[in-house]
This record gives sequence, C-alpha cells and structure tokens, in this order.
Amino acid sequence: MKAEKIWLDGQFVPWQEAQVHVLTHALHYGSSIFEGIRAYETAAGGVAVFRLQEHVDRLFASAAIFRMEIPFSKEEISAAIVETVRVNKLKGCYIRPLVFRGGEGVGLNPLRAPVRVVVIAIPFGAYLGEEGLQRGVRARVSSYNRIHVNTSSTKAKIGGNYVNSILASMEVAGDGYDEAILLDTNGYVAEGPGENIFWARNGTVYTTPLPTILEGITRSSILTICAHLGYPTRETYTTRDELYISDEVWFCGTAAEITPIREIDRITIGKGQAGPIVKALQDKFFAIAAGKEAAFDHWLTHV
Ligand code: PPE
Repeated sequence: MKAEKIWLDGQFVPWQEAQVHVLTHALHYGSSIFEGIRAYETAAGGVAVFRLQEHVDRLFASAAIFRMEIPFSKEEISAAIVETVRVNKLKGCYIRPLVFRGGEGVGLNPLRAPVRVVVIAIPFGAYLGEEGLQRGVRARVSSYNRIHVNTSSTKAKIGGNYVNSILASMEVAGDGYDEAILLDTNGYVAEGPGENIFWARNGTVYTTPLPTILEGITRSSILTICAHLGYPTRETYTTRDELYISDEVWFCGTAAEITPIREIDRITIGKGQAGPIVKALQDKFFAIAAGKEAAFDHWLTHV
C-alpha cells in the first residue's frame, strides 16, 4: 500500500515523515478538500494520469466553494501530481491530492489556520473488489439521505461531507451489503457514498442530474462514451423502485471505475450479473485508460 515519497507543501518527504500536528484544524472539523485520481498502465508500457486537468479544475472549484486559497497554481499542482507518480515509480495507482486547514489552535473559524497541500500516490486495485467489477455488487438503499444542498455543498469534495458517506457505508456494510445508495432529501436517488449512479432501461442510459450530487468526472466520461457508442442518455431524477426494475444499474467513480450492481435491497437487477451495456462501457473505458483509443488520448497525461 505504501509509496516511497509524499509531496507535502511543495516538496517530497519520505512516507513516514509526512506528518501533521494533532491540533490540525481539518482533523477536528473536516476542513479539507480533496481529489481522487487514477493513473493507468498503458498498453505501450508507460503510465498515464486519467483526466488530470478535470480533476485539478475540480480541486480548485472545491477550494473556491470552501473559501480556501491554494498556495500553488493549477500548473504547479498538476506537475506535483505527475511527479508523485514518477518519483515513486508507480504503474497503475490512485492519487490523492488533499488541501487542508492546518494550524495548532482550537476554534471553528478556519480562516486563521494555514492552508496546506499534500499529494499522495499509492498502488490501488479494484475499489469494490475484482469480483464486484466483473460480476456486480450488492447494494442497499441507506436510511441516511445524501446531504441537502443547503446543509453543505455537494459540488465540493469537502472532507467533512464524507461523514454522510461513512455513516451510510457503515450502516449497509453492517448488514452485509457491498455498497450503499443514498437518496436525496426529496426521496429521489442521489448517488453512492463515493460514486455516481447510472441505470439503463430499454436501451436508454440514465443518470441523476447534477444539483444534489458530486459532479463526477467518470460520470461525464460515461456520458461521452455513451454518445460515442450510440446509447441515448438522459439525466433525470428517479426513485428506488425504478432502479429495481431497470435492466442494468451501475456505480461509477474514479475509485469504483464502472462497477455493476447486481442486487438492490435483495431484489435482483436484470439477470443478476453485469449486463451488455455496462460491459461495453467498461471495455471502452479501460481501453481509453490504457491508451488504446487515439480519439480519447486527450484524456490522458502521459507520465
Ligand atoms: N460521488 C461522490 C460522493 C464521490 O465521492 C465520488 C468520487 C464520485 C461521486 C465520483 O466522482 P469521480 O471520481 O469524479 O468520477 N469518490 C472518490 C473517493 C472515494 C474514496 O473512497 O475515497 C473517488 O472515487 O476517488
């Protein structure tokens, strides 16, 4: 799981020296923003970061929403991400840029606490298991609703937002499920704890509209790939019962990639296995990530 070096506030430090004070503001109050990015080994034997620009743009968008000034430019952060993969000699990996309020004081107002930045890269496999990626996972609708748009900001990847995700994850894991599905406060399907959600019925691919969810980069990639493969798409609110009777349902995210859902609330989805649309999307997605699709090479930053 370890890598050799971590980029901390502008320089590389050995893994075990990347430490913070116990009064770090973010440790107490969740006052951080972060990204999750993957790099993939390419067919040519190199490594490429997937949609780096979009992730860095979203990091800065999260910072703007959370009133944090990142003490580095977008170019510097992008270079730090690529360098972190390079210096650790990583192939396929998961990259976690984190911007957090530091300091050594107590008090909610974060504006006195310094903004610190770290970039970590670690080897990483299938988020919901290799079997989940192939066969599909079992999900349950959580009793926790996705945070309301006026409770926090779902557009920002704020550390504290993830308490909501963690509560839902622990709840469903305790009941033996692989992953949670969260409804919004109006009762419509929102997303997973760390994934967006798609469903397909009669050949049309659906996903939830943006207002109550994180603007997922994998979600956007899938919408583009659907257009490329000729699947019609629609962004619409839906209910849990429509998921039950869909032909296919899947999660997507940087960590989860494209993971089929084979069962929801003990109801089998479709044939209870990865369906044809999700398989076609996975094939295309992994081919693009491996640099085998010239038309999508602009999504890759070669390390
Ligand atoms: N919704 C949420 C709430 C979310 O956290 C993620 C990413 C997504 C949707 C998908 O977004 P994107 O990665 O841009 O396609 N979740 C990250 C954190 C997972 C974790 O366990 O940590 C991720 O997938 O990297």
